[in-house]
Amino acid sequence: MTKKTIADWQALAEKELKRPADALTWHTPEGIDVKPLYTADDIAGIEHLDSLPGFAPFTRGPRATMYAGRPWTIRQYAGFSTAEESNAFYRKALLAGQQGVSVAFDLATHRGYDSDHPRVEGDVGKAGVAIDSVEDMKILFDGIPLEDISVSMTMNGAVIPILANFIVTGEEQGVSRDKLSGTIQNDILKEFMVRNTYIYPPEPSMRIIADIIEYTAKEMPKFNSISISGYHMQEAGATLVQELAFTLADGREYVRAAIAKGLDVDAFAGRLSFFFAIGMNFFMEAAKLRAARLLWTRIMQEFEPKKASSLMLRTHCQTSGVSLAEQDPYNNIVRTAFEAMSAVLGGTQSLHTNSFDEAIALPTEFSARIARNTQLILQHETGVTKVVDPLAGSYYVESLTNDMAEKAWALIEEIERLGGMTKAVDDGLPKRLIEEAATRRQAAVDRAEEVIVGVNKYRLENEEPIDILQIDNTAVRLSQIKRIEQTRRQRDPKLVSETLARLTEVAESGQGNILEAAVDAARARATVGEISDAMRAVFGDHVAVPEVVHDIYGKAYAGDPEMETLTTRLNDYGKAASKPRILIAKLGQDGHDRGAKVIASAFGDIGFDVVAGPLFQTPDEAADLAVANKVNVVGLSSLAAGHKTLAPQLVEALKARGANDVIVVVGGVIPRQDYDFLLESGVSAVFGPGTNVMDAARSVLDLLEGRLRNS
Ligand code: MLC
Ligand code: 5AD
Repeated sequence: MTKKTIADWQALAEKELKRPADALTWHTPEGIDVKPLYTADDIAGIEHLDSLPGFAPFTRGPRATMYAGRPWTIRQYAGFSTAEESNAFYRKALLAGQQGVSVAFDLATHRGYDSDHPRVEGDVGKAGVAIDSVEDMKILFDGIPLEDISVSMTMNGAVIPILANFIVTGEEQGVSRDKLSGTIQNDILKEFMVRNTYIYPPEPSMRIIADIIEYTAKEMPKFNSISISGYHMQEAGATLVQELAFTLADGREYVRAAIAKGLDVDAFAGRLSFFFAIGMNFFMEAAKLRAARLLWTRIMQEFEPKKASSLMLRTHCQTSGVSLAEQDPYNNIVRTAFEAMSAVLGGTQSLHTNSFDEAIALPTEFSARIARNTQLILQHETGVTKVVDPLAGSYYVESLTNDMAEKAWALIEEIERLGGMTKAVDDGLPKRLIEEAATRRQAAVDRAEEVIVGVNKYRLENEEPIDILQIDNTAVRLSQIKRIEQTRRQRDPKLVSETLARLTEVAESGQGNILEAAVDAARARATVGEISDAMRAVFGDHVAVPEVVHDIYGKAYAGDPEMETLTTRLNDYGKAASKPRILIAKLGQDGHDRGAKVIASAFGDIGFDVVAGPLFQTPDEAADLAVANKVNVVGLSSLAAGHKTLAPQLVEALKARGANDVIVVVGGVIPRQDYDFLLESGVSAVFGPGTNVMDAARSVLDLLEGRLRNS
């Protein structure tokens, strides 16, 4: 047989296809053209191909034996309600096969407010567990031996009081801090970009991070000082290249901050860790992790470390929340299983698999069991753990690894030209690029160019609501307030004020370590709110100005009859009344603003006058803004489960200002079980997850036209 060439293949392919073979090329949002066929030619000359696992640049994995030696850690992120309830959940999960703990805190805690603060009424115990002091933290880890079980804590804003509470909890469990193992997220730059649970402005926030790296390097050798996270970027709409590049650029910035503090790179670099999202682009996600390790070694080499471990990227991964759907939710089990497999093929060290009710609520015991078992089945039944880096040598995956690395490196260099990530974040470039990508993707989904099974194709006619976890935030709040009061009664007030004053002094003078000072305050039973305020007094609060991207959604629909009909209706309405004006509002401590930003951008392109409200408003503040801007509609975007408390308060606040004619609609993560309650509370329409933005715009216009007819 004569050897066939690529030209032979192309000729045969075109005969099969009856059109040019490059019509099959997939243009991904990353700007990578994925061809239908890869051959040895595609990987010729790629440098990383001859590397081995356990050796720099670690493309094939950070450990020589990888999962054959020890499988990844099954580390499910969880937390809700009170410390007692979350503790019981963790203990059961550990007995059922989970291998590490990962704490989700409520948004009040994230933003440095105690549960009795008036701004957090809708948030206490909702999206995570409420922690106000060491007393709560001790209950959270009761019966969980902190010398044996590693604990991840996702905390960025209130990172100082939470880590201080953890250290004191260890002490009081009899575990000295040098024996504590785990990870603190402590990654503030991505908070300013996408996650929004910041407290202080960027500069003092970077000081806090450097102080934590310094303290853990000296005192907590088994503790990972940071989890440099791209996860939330992908959740906010970033492409995989953006996620990769911005995360590594953030990492470089933290290394620089620690070195500027006088630390030796080898004293801390081995305890930097990473965190990525794994979405549905199966091979590209695995390639992303391989490319991440390759590039991190390249970045770290600049700092000339002596230890090989300083060049090594170790990462946690979580399957993608944004890829899951409210509609036909059992499909999510399948999606998560594929994503988990991709994370494992990419060589993750630790993994969270999402629950199938993700798009609606926090996991129930049932959905959490299936999510956990997805990983147990992978570890025990599939054989994937037996061989290191099984995708190595694949023409496609190696080529993709190389493409991802090259594309991400170009973006990392662009960030460098801007002066590094802190500056870039300040200028807003990464945030803008991510928001543009998010809006582009929304249009692709709304136009069904990107298929989501059960959502924009193969949709069920009737859906049965599934059982979900409901949390009574009022009850949690009252029980938290009781414990705060008890803690305040039992502590030594003089010691509390002295330790807090010392913390403020350390923050102000720049001398001494902030975490060290906070540990003394936590031991004296100062609360999370008080410790946060002791620094707020010096650092102030960060206030972001909401900006909205334009002409992305509209461009995707240019010339589309659906858009033209809507534009005509909007113009007619504008002639009869005035151009409809909508306030997109975010209430409480819910900082998830991808949806709000996409709606603001798309509604603007469709022809509404859009007022993008700031984050973290109270219902009264939002009502004031609505009245001042004479809006016709308030669109409340709720993703952190505060809607049943906050939406009725917003309706009442508008009425109290005589703005009875303002229409209130609510969108976001709203379970079907809550629709009637909201509608009875004066909300005019509810848009759940997976709503097509054009449909939402039509519904809002229907409501406006209805009001006009009746006025
Ligand atoms: C590992 N080990 C091996 C080995 N593999 N030893 C021998 N042979 C092998 N093949 C050793 C390691 O060296 C280590 O020891 C120990 O086993 C544990 O392995 P690990 O790989 O370090 O795993 P782990 O402890 O689980 O740490 C993983 C991590 C860490 C480094 C990525 O940072 C982590 O757990 N991150 C989790 C972050 C997280 O859960 N975040 C949730 C975010 S949710 P030694 O002694 O070297 O330590 C979120 C959502 C939201 O953010 O927005 O709210
Ligand atoms: N419990 C479990 N999972 C959670 N997530 C967020 N909060 C919790 C919690 N309290 C998960 C969801 C979300 C991602 C950011 O983390 O999957 O998409």
